[in-house]
Amino acid sequence: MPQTQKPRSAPARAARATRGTSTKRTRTTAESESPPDEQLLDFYRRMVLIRRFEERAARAYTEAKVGGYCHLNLGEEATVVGLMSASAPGDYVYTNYREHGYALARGIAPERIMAELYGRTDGVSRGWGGSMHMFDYASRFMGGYGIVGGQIPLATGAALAIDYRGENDAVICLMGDGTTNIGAFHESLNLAAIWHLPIVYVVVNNGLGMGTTVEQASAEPELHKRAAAYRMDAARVDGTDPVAVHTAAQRALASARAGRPFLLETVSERLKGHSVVDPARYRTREEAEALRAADPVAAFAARLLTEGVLGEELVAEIDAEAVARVAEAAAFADASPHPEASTLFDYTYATPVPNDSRRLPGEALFPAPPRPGTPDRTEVLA
Ligand SMILES: Cc1ncc(C[n+]2csc(CCOP(=O)(O)OP(=O)(O)O)c2C)c(N)n1
Ligand SMILES: [Mg+2]
Repeated sequence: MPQTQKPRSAPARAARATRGTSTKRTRTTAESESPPDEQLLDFYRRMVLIRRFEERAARAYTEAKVGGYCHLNLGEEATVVGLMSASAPGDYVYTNYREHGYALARGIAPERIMAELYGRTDGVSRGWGGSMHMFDYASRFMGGYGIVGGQIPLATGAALAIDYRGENDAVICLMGDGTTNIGAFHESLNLAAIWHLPIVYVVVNNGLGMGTTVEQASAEPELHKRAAAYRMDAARVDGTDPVAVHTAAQRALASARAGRPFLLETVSERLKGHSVVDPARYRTREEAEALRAADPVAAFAARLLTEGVLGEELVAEIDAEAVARVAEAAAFADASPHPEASTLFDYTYATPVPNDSRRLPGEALFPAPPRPGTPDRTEVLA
């Protein structure tokens, strides 16, 4: 990324992104105008599909169908659906390891996502990526990163590329609350602000980085306020309300496209542990019960029932559809072949390294060229 040079179209963006407005901070809450019934139903269907998919993924993990790490979006369905429904097909999405829901909401077939979890060749990343590393350029789903904050500079670079080319797409860069303490977060926001890049940084604040609370880890726990350091527009929104998230994301994306990058904080809770193997013992029984009682999928169903958008029969129908769709995905994944072991190093950047277990720490990987006047070390060792 150039350090001193401005992107080609930066002046145009700069003209639109006046300093006066860049200090303004909007607050977006559930005040949003209600979308048509059809769209509300679509939000609900997508949320239920994510819920059922994640439950099935957790089950598949206990059946040893899924290996490695596995982090679920349980409790974040409204956030996922609200955000992805506001994005355009040409927008780029970068996220962390908690990604299945985003892949689904971006339109990738459940079969391909489940097959990736199972490590099979029909998976999104042909079985090489697993839960944390899904990548699908066709839907501009750019991964899937296991290093906390690793996606942020890449997403910022993609926004720079869009700007160079003068395109109208935008980038959505997702991250957790814990990620806002990583250096790359601050470096990236700074560059995005001075270069007026078309990017929305979304902090999915679920209150915890593994088991550490936001208050324990962040000197400014109202995370959207961190944007002030870069004179970036920001908002905090209820992440359990898909309509509020959708509206806030639309505004944030419009701002980004106009050359004013945006920081959107969504507030929700994850219903289970950090990953499927975390029993979340740091939560009291009362806390766990309160979480279940505030389940955003159930809450949205209740709201749509009250508003007359949903009836009990339709609730059952949508649920049955989702369960069946996910069962099909699991059957598809089960039937998909494993990748050939010989392909393990395809698409890796690293050059082959001899796996020499006899080598001791500190010893050179390859024999050093003999220096004049000294005995060859490899000969001495031999
Ligand atoms: C650079 C780095 N440090 C530490 C870890 C270990 N780690 C994995 S997830 C995580 C917590 C991140 O929390 P948050 O950003 O809030 O995301 P959440 O899991 O809550 O969605 C940590 C510390 C890592 N993967 N990468
Ligand atoms: Mg978190």
